[in-house]
Amino acid sequence: MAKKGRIVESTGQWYEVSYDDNDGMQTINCRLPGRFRLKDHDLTNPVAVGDYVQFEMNDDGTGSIEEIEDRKNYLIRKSTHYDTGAQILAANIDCAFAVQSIRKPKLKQGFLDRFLVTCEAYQISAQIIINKMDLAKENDKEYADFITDLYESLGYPVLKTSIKDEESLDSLKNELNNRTSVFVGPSGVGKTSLLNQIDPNIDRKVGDVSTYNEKGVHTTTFAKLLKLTHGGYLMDTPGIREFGLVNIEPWELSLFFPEMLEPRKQCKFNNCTHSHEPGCGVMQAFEDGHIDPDRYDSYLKILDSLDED
Ligand SMILES: Nc1nc2c(ncn2[C@@H]2O[C@H](COP(=O)(O)OP(=O)(O)OP(=O)(O)O)[C@@H](O)[C@H]2O)c(=O)[nH]1
Ligand SMILES: [Mg+2]
Ligand SMILES: [Zn+2]
Repeated sequence: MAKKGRIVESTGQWYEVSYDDNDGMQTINCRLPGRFRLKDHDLTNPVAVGDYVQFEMNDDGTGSIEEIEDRKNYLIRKSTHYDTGAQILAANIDCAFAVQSIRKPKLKQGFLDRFLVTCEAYQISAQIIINKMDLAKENDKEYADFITDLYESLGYPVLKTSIKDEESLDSLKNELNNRTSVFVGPSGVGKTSLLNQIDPNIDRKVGDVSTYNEKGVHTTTFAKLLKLTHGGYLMDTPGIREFGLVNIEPWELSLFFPEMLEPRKQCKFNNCTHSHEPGCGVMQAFEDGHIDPDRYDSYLKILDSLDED
């Protein structure tokens, strides 16, 4: 008889599935029959970490995935600019955290904006973490405050953290309680370090201090869904440099910028892309100072990148 479980790690070859064995939680290594791979050509991974699956147990102690249950939601991205395939980073999540550091490496607002657009488009609740605040100089602190005010005004909670600051870790712990969350961000920002700090029972490998300098070096190689001692699940993912958008049309992009929702109603043309058209409500709102220049700049850059597809 098939059992129900949840994918906690995937190496491409094997899928680690956690399931309830009546005596408690167990894990089993499962394979995925080839027929699943053929189903969705555009996806580089037909099964994602966080997926609920039905599996059969084999005599040799491994399992075989029989069915993938419908996803409540998922976080998806194009791996690189030129890549046609899309990768599901995480499935069935309650909250996605964009993790950035204030220094080493520097916070990238473009990454945040692309990530947030995807969360809006795929209906995932999103938050922002600015880590390594212990490294912040005075102007970095001002910048972190600016980013916090800006994104909180748009409806995205922002947490400033440091692995050396207990209070900030407690606030983070509270946010992670009793739900499934995922950490997404560039390599070296401290995703795994934060996870290790908030749960003493977790001890995952973290990067050397200099790791962030070496382009392409990732300490975490596979995403893993971890059960937190104080309740909840947290997915640690490998660092990503770019957050490529999937299946978003130019005409709908402004729907995923909360500050553009009202102004876009004033546009003269209903297929307005808010980039050059006369009578544009969004451009007017920008000129009147109601839309942050960096956010509008991100909007234009993303719009440009969508046109290239
Ligand atoms: N000063 C300072 N260093 C930190 C902080 N958080 C993490 N680091 C350091 O940053 C480096 C990278 O940390 P990791 O946790 O491996 O980063 P990651 O985001 O998991 O990186 P990938 O797994 O490659 O995606 C390590 O040397 C950590 O010790 C922090 O709050 N302050
Ligand atoms: Mg890591
Ligand atoms: Zn417009």
